[in-house]
Amino acid sequence: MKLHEFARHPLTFGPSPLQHLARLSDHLGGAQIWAKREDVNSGLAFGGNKVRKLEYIVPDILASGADTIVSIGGYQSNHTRQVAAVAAHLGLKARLVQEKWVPWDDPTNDKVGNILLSRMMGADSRLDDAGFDIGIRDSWKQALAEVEAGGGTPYPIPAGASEHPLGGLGFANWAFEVAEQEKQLGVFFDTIIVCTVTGSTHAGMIAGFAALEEATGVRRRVLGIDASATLRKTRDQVARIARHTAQLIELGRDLRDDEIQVLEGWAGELYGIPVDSTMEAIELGARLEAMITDPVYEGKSLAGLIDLVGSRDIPASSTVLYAHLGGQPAINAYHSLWDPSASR
Ligand code: 1AC
Repeated sequence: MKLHEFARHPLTFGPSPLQHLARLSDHLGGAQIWAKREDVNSGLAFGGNKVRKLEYIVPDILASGADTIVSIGGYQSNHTRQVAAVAAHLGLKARLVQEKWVPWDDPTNDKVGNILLSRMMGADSRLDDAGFDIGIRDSWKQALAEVEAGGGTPYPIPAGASEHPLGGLGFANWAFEVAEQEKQLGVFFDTIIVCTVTGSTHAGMIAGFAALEEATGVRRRVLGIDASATLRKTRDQVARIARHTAQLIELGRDLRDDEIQVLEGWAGELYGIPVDSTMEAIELGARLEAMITDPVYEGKSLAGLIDLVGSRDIPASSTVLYAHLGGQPAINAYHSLWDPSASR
């Protein structure tokens, strides 16, 4: 296993904190629930899961001699905000394609939250009318060509850094970080819950925990909760990136099908649109733990966790780790959900 041989440019504070969610665990009356807080992992513009992926991509950016990082996401993309942050931190430019991934008609949707922060950090953030798709987009290829035509040297990072060849490494390493923290705290997380859309966070974890299993013989479940509402595409992408990352780190075996689990049931009909279970989960997390989750990603994975604990699919004897990937800046665009004068 050669994960430690890849260059890593530190952008995080160090290991992200683990937090026992005692009140949520008591409320659900089943498994013990902990959170690993990627939302407080970095000083770069509120951090989040993409910073960890970018730690492994930055050495390649710097070696390439690029002056402009070109990336893509929705209007409220957390990924593009973190790309803008890393570009500012490195003294590079960021050109961001912000597609209309979510039919959320609030007039602030293309102005507040993530997109506001990206603009504040100097990114050239441009809106595009195209709808949601986790694949490689023409608008992004065009932005790359435009930077080149303007005399710049672009560095391409696809949505969520997921299709980037090194995009899974950050969360493969996360698995080893978890194992270290387990030793320090004397706990063992038999189940990991993670939100999955473009897939490389989940895929990296799958490869990392598989490597850990090879080293220790201990198995655990890594359950991805789909928030894309395009389940087949996300499943295929998670499997492909997990296998690619496993090869990259020289896992030494193929991944088993039972290691690649993307669960459906909490995404609703559309990416980015919360459903009742999302709202209940967000409010439970906020009111019992002051843990803020968003309607696009973490509210949906928290809803999955709550149901799986409640139904005992995750048994009461389990200790579960909820990967909190960040994403809170987007809540500004969803202010109407808690506007007392608006009906829901
Ligand atoms: C979809 C990659 C994604 C984002 O924030 O843009 N998580």
